[in-house]
Amino acid sequence: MCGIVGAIAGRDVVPVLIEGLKRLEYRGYDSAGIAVVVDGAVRRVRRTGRVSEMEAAARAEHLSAPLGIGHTRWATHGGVTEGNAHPHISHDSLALVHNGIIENHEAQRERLTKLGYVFESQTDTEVIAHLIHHHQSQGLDLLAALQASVRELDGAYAIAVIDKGEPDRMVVARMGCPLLVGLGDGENFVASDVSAIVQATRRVIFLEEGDTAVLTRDGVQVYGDDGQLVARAEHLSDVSLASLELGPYRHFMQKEIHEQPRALADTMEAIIDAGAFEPALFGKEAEGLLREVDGVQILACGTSYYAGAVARYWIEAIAGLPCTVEIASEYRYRKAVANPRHLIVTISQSGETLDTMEALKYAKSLGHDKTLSICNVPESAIPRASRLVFYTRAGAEIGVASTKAFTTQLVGLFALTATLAKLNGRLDAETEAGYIEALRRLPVSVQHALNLEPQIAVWSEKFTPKQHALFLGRGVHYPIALEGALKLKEISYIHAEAYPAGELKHGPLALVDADMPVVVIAPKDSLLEKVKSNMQEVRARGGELFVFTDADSNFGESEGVHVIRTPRHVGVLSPIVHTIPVQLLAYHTALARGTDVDKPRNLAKSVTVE
Ligand code: HGA
Repeated sequence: MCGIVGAIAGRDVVPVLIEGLKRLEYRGYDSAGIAVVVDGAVRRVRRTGRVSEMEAAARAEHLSAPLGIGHTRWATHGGVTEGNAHPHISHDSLALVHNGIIENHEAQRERLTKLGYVFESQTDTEVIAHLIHHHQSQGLDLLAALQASVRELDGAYAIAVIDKGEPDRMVVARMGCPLLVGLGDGENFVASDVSAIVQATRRVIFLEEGDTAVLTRDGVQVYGDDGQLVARAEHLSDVSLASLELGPYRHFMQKEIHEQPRALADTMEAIIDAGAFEPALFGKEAEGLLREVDGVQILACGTSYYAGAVARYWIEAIAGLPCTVEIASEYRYRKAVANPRHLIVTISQSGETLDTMEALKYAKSLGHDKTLSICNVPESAIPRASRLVFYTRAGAEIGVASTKAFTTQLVGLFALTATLAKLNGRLDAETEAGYIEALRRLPVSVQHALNLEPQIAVWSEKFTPKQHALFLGRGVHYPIALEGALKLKEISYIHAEAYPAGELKHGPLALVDADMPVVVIAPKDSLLEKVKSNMQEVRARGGELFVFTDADSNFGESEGVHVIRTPRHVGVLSPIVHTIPVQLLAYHTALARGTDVDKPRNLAKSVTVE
């Protein structure tokens, strides 16, 4: 999604803005721009396409200034054009960047047009620039004009504004979209994501909903939504620069796939150290809260939703609690029947996924007060709005297609399952010890699965020329088939669908012919014989099967049936191990098709708009 970076300093901030925008590239975007205040004027450079193109244009113009803002745009309102790219300018005096969506932009546009403002773009954002200018023209200074303007906006925004008339400050505002301030020495920064400014400072203040702030070279003042000065805590960010570098890998996605053994080990460290599933893993008040729970409602989007779908099998089978999983964007607009004894679990890599955040707010409004967030980004919005939290320790995930965030979410969800089972008296000491041991071995099993990469790369050649693919799984591995199909779609642009294998004959079998590769997740579990029958149905129609099964399952290759063996069956954690091959298959197929693996078309990383 869109990214914001801004800086006020005693030095030229253009290199800071460009580097920040490059570090935000992973979020996905379609155009980029910067604006600066220099020598009593606002100057701007915008380009569609890559930040590097905009950088070249800024160089050509010798842009250099001590105050500036930058933006990577992922269009929501108005096409991908240079004219719609941010920053937007009003009356050649103020420049503004914005993340989010202004829902009442049409009414505001009409009102401002009547006041004589001429719009140059189709964006919702431009209304904010003119609105602030309008309030300035009524005698307000930049901060007061921003505060008056945001009171008239409906929707979500993170905003940074500079004005040629006030060259010694920048003003910012936040509602519904993340924004943080970076504190430097004689210089200060603003960013939508800490990775954009980590090269300049690690000292950050996370702005809260409704906050506005003024940044000067020497200080930062934050105002709450009532306009009164507030103190916001300073944090030391632990995002490391190394986690944002590619190292020896060709793509961040490849790097992140290979980081999974480490990410899983880091995520489960506290569990392994305790040698037990303790409610304290989820926060101080977890024990009392989880004891009262008699069901679980999981809310998430995309890959995180599939993690929730795996957890549903675990929670019902192991903890004996009813569990439902719902796509957050559906739940939030449905007249749902609340059961306040159910635990609301939200899953979001970034902790800022707008639909998930809104679904959480909706659940609370229905009377749910038992809330738990599974999230990869400390201090982000969703965990802060939840009573309990489990932080995955996957490290920064840059590739748009989620990989290590998914498998570490599964560890968090498994820990929740086992903890609930224990509190319900359904986990004896021997089984608990067995689960801990299975977790301890998991990074090694995942490493074994990663070692299959050369074989999977060979398979990918068969997928490269295809237009469609089918993924099958059963039981707890059905969501892994869904995740495999999503990965292939996202990065190779091959149309892929996933079905529970037993559902094949109820419709999708009609699609099967020699041109339809069928990927089957077939671990050695109680459903293996059933899956084998479903595979016969495919073979009988000429479909070519690509089967991932465990080393110890009795499965042979035959005409039209290709088999890759993952490590020995790892029991209840098998879905985590079986995720690795489908990630690698998608990655190598995309590589062969020459797509932009880390930044697939039309997609963005943190989905902070509706
Ligand atoms: N609505 C604005 C900003 C979009 C955004 O935040 N995307 O992540 C626009 O379309 O320019």
